[in-house]
This record gives sequence, C-alpha cells and structure tokens, in this order.
Amino acid sequence: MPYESRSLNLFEGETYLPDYVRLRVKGCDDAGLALAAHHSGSTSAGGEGCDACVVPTLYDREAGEVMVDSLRICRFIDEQDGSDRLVPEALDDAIRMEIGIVDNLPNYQMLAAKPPGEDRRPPSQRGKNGIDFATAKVARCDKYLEQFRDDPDLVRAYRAKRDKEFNAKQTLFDPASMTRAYGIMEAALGAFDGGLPRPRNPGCSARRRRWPICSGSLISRASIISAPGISGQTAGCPPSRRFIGADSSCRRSGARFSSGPAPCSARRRPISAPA
Ligand SMILES: N[C@@H](CCC(=O)N[C@@H](CS)C(=O)NCC(=O)O)C(=O)O
Repeated sequence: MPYESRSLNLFEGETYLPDYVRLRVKGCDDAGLALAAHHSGSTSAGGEGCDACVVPTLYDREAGEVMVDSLRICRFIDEQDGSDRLVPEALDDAIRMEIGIVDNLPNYQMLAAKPPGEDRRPPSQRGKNGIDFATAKVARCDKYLEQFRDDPDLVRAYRAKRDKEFNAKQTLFDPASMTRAYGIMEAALGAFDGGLPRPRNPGCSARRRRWPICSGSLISRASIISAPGISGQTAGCPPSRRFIGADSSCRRSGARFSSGPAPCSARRRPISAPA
C-alpha cells in the first residue's frame, strides 16, 4: 500500500497547527469520539476521548477519510489489505487484551514528570516536573483560541485540549499521583512476568508461548519511559526488570530478552505500540 509519512515535532507544538487540528477534529467526529477535556494519565482514546492536538493521524486521500488513534489506525490498515495483516485474525483477542494494557499505561506522567523517590532520569530530564510541559500546552491553546476565535471547530478543539492540559497540570504530577502511575506500570510488568493467558497458536513452541505477544511493546516502552522509577526489588529479578535495567543488581540483559522470548511467530510482523 503506497503511503507518505510526515513527522511532527511534539516539542515545537506542530500537532497544534490549525490545518492539522482541523483534520483531527473531523477524524474524532467521524469516529463518534467526544473531545477529551480532562486527563486521567492514560492517553487511550477509547477511555479518555479524542484529542485533536496529538499524533498519530492517518489520512486516506482517496476516500477522504481521517483516522485517529493508533489502535483504530492499525485496524483500518488491516481492513484495507487482508493478505498481510498487522494483527493476525487468530490472535485478535489476545492482542486486543494486551494492547488494552499497553494503551492505558500512564505515559504522560512517566515521560514528563519526576519519578517517586530518587530522580534517576538522564541529566537533561532531571528537575522537570510535568507541570511546565502542561502549562506550555495551555499557553499554546490560549494563543490559538485567540487567533482562531471565529472558527467553531478549532475553538472546540483548542478549548477541550486547554481544559485537558489544565486538568493534567493540577492532578497528574504531584507525588501521590506519580506513585499511583508507577504502580500501574509495575502492575503491567507484573502481569507480563506472571504470564498473561496464552494465545492458542499451534505453530509456537511451548517456550515461545511463554511470552505475551505485545510484551515487546510493553517492555520497550517501560525501558524508555519508566526505567528510572521502576523498582528492581521484586523477588528473583523477573525478566521485565532485568530487561529494563531497573536496578543495578538486576542488570540490563537485552541479549537474554531477545534470544529466549521471541514473539509467538517470527513470520509475523510485530504490532506497533499505541501512542
Ligand atoms: N492513543 C492516542 C494517544 C495520542 C497521544 O497522546 N499522543 C501524544 C504522543 S504519545 C502526543 O501527540 N502528544 C502531544 C501533546 O499532547 O501536545 C492516539 O493514538 O490518538
């Protein structure tokens, strides 16, 4: 399927550009998703509602259709070309269950704010508390609300996003909320280590079946966004902690991760993690 890809710089605020936001408002409306005006920490469009100022977006030029939300985008792509699916039909239920976990991780808090306890983030991140980031987003929305006050769709989008980020700034980044957020990530890693229900796939060896299909997305996401706050103190250094290098006694061991637990079928392309 031919496609053209455009990158948007989140930190430069390119996801707030009016033409892009207009596209997304259409995508949210067409999907019947209300615009989210509060932030629980999860970025799941299913649970939280739609955000018109974020990535990813897929625009089908031929059909004039706008698709928002990574989960819906994956499904849309599979509907176009059944021969080479991102989500094999036989594993649909299992993948849906695991994506449910990954999609509801508190990504925003872990990306932007100080972990509970000692701040072991890279020096460039240390000292950032999430509030500055959310405050900058509120200011950006205020600027566009003023500039496009006569455009009803843009006003709807920027107002909802403003309220959402204002709510985030007030509720997500205090120590108690951050401890809760890391608890959610720890629980997801615990589910991974404990082994989620296995997909029925006769092509997989028992050893390979040990590993959940989307574990790659969960673990790599954990290693990128939350390793500095994840405790390695869990008994026996479970695989997830070893991989993300949670603790000096649980050393990072990517080789071990990649040699044992290949996803259930090497023939299948891995599904990408929802944004
Ligand atoms: N699951 C949602 C999540 C979208 C999302 O929150 N994207 C973040 C990046 S991971 C973003 O673009 N943030 C920019 C901002 O809030 O300013 C989707 O796929 O639509």
